[in-house]
Amino acid sequence: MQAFPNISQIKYEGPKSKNPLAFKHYNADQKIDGKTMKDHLRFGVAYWHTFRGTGSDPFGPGTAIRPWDDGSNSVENAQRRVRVAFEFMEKLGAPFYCFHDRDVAPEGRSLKETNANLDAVVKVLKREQRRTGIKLLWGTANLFSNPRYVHGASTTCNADVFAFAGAQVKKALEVTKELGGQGYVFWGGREGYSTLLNTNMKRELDHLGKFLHMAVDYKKKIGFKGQFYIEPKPKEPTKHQYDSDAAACLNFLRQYDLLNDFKLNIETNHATLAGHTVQHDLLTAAAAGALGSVDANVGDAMLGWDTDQFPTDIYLTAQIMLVVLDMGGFKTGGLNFDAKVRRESFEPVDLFHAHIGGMDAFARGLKIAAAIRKDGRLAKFVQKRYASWDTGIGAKIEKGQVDFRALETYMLAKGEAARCVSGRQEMLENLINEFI
Ligand code: XLS
Ligand code: NI
Ligand code: NI
Repeated sequence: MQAFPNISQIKYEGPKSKNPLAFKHYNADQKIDGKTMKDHLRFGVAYWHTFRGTGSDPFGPGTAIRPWDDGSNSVENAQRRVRVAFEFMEKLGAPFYCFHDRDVAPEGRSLKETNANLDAVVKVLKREQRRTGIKLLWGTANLFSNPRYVHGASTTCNADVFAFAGAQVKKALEVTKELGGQGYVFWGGREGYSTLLNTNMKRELDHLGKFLHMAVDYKKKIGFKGQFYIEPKPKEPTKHQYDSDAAACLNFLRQYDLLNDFKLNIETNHATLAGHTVQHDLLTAAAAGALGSVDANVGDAMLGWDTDQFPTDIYLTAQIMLVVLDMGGFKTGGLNFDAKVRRESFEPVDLFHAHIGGMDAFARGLKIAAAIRKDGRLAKFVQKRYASWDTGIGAKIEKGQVDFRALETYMLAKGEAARCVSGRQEMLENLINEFI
């Protein structure tokens, strides 16, 4: 039985195609700068949104029609869902997926029963991965839905809850390793606070540091080779999340001596919630050598929460791909569509439209970014803008050869600094538009 009987393999038909179930730009095997689009973009499907999202919101229940899902919490239903997920990803041509432990398998009455449920589903995931060649980009643990995590997981005031979270992550790491996951994400679910009146921030942060060290130790112990990532987000569900943006995460990792073991997974809509552009957070991570992966989505410019929409804006995807290409491409990471169809888009076919649109938008972004780099004017402009650092006093400062006294001697002799030249923002914006 197929879940999408009327949909066959999504093919590349080129920019002139009017077929909504075809790629206009994503041509998996087409090479850009010597590498296939598939290898550049490393698309992942987010299990939680695409196979567990119901379209519910605070004002009403789910609307999504998912004929294969009986709505129960049974292991059989979860296993059937896995087969549907792989049919979907195979037809879409997505090379990767990402999941939380609780997306794929139901919780039982005890940790033991829950772990057994997970094992039963992981068996099917493994079989389907082998059958299709689709790989796990990263795994993660849901440390935020169950009411036990009401005060947080590793930053909870309740030591037993910390212990439960540790046990849960231990199992999630084992399962991610078992499935050949290329990475593992820590998104700080409820690691934050609603009010400082009841919060010992220092103690909570120390506990988070301890927790992550335990994860690093266990990773080494079981020989899991995947990359660890932290995913910044400033708010939602808590008023203030400790991992609020790339800079806060890097500072935390440095303070707790974890920087060598983690990179960042940057999500567009999280960066914008933090009051940044996504390029800002990508570049902040990249500058620290810590840009690992991307949760590809977008927010709504008029709404102030994590709307997790599929990215369709090629201006945005081009800017993201410029950073990715500049850093030499993804290694273990990729573009995971942490995005959901709108509540009003409740038919199964909408899942295809959404992902096709996102993949096409990033394929265009990739082509645009590669063209901008090949053209070279943008990079050359930036390089020239800093030319005063390449020779003379600038080069000496960069090499650490001068102190304040030397700077004074230099300026007293010169009398006044060389004139600054225009930043040419508008010209550069026009230049970018040549390629869009
Ligand atoms: C929530 C996060 C979450 C992480 C994985 O806002 O984006 O989905 O990506 O736990
Ligand atoms: Ni995310
Ligand atoms: Ni998110």
